[in-house]
Amino acid sequence: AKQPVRVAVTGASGQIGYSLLFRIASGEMLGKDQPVILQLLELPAALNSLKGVSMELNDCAFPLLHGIVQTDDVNKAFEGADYALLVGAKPRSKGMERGDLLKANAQIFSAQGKAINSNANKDVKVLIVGNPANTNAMITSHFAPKISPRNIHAMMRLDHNRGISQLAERTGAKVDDITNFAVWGNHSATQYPDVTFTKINGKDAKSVINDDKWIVENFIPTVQQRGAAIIAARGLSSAASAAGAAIDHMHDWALGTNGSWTSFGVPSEGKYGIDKNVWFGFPVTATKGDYSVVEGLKLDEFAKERLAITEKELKGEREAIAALLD
Ligand code: NAX
Repeated sequence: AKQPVRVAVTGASGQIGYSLLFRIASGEMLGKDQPVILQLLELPAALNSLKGVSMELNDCAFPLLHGIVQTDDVNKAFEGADYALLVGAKPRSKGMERGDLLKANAQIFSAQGKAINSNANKDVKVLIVGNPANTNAMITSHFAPKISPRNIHAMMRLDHNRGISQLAERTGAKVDDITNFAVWGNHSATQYPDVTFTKINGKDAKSVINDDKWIVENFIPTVQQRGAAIIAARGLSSAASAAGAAIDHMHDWALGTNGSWTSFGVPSEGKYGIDKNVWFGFPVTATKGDYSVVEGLKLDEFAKERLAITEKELKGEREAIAALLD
């Protein structure tokens, strides 16, 4: 039998946490043969609620759940962690400026980066879910110099899954029949969901859809604005779908994608001309524990424009918190 791995989750008693933890513990993230120890971090005010969530986790009697740590101590949460899902963040409150939101979160993610650096396993795999996810990933990495930047990812998978779902609905194809789709850039409304290389049952998606206007005027904005549409309908932000995307991202990273594409927010290494040291959504393939950005794609003018817009936003976010990176 496999030894248990340690999975740290921050913001564990929030709404994403409430969907996420049960699926990690049931083996959906790392495999049905991989026991886990959950190390759950919350703010002091939420520890009581976290206790309730932990009681429920125990009440599921998951065979793979070999232990739960509940704590408000960031060092304890990341101790020996093999995986870390950074979900907890400061939400935007009424009247708060975007710059203030960036700074408040920069504080959280710099502290957590330091704690990961001193306490986690050196090959820990970190997924940033808390927004602004890409810039939070950059900050975390900055303060965790012992961890390879390639091991700190921002979550683009929810956008990716939203895109696949829209394409399936439009064309009547099954989700699994849609390949080579990707979301580039920031996890924000400037992201670029790209169907240029996408295949549906092996056929060029653009010719199957046969309506470029729908792609530009309907598909792209629907995916970009999906978060707001969920809030408008549900009165709360996406939670179960966000948790599902986090499970998918970690699953594919840990176990590989068998050559298929997915979208990871990873440090730019300058590919496709993207500024280095922003965390950018790219099409990737993953093999057990590692990934590669898909290379050699020929970007059309439309794509270049879209990439420039989302890159500019990320550079602006980086500038807004630059003073905190010293
Ligand atoms: P909730 O407000 O329900 O839960 C957040 C939890 O984090 C709370 O329980 C809070 O006590 C805790 N927390 C806050 N600061 C903390 C800290 N410093 N250390 C430990 N715990 C802390 O939010 P939820 O709906 O779960 O969303 C969490 C984050 O995910 C938000 O930042 C949200 O914007 C982001 N999202 C990111 C998505 C993505 O695709 N990357 C999509 C969904 C979601 O909007």
